[in-house]
Amino acid sequence: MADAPSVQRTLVLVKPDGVSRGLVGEVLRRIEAKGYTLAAVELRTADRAIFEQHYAEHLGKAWLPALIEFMTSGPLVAVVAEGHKVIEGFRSLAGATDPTAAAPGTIRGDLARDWGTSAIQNIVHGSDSPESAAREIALWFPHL
Ligand code: IDP
Ligand code: MG
Repeated sequence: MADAPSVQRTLVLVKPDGVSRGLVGEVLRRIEAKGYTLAAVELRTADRAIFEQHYAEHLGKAWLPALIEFMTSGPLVAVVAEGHKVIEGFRSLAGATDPTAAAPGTIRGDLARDWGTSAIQNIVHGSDSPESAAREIALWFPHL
């Protein structure tokens, strides 16, 4: 039997590559077209400190400094999307981490590619579990 409907929230980031390429509207369009709603949307330039927390699970990875450099290189759009099963649903919309391998039809598969940079530029971030979503929403939108 399907789970009873309950409102879930996830943190989405339109990364600096998505903003600089003019894809904010396209990402928000796909979230809304899927049937999720927007609980918060904010353009901001984030600093290193927030990413040391946001990407705490990746501490020690060789590519983390390059990733933080990329994520702080320009404005991004922080979004809270809402709906039943939105955490899994947005990950499905986003597609695989590697944009070369990401399936056509997904945000990363349709809109991103490998540019040969040391951090993978793949347009969006989406929380990967209820625990990550709660932690990330508290970090980016402490007032929500
Ligand atoms: P996810 O964003 O699909 O959840 P994670 O494994 O959590 O992927 O990695 C976080 C982000 O770090 C990715 O979206 C990508 O931008 C970057 N990244 C992941 N793996 C690599 C790598 O091997 N080299 C460079 N950057 C990477
Ligand atoms: Mg992740």
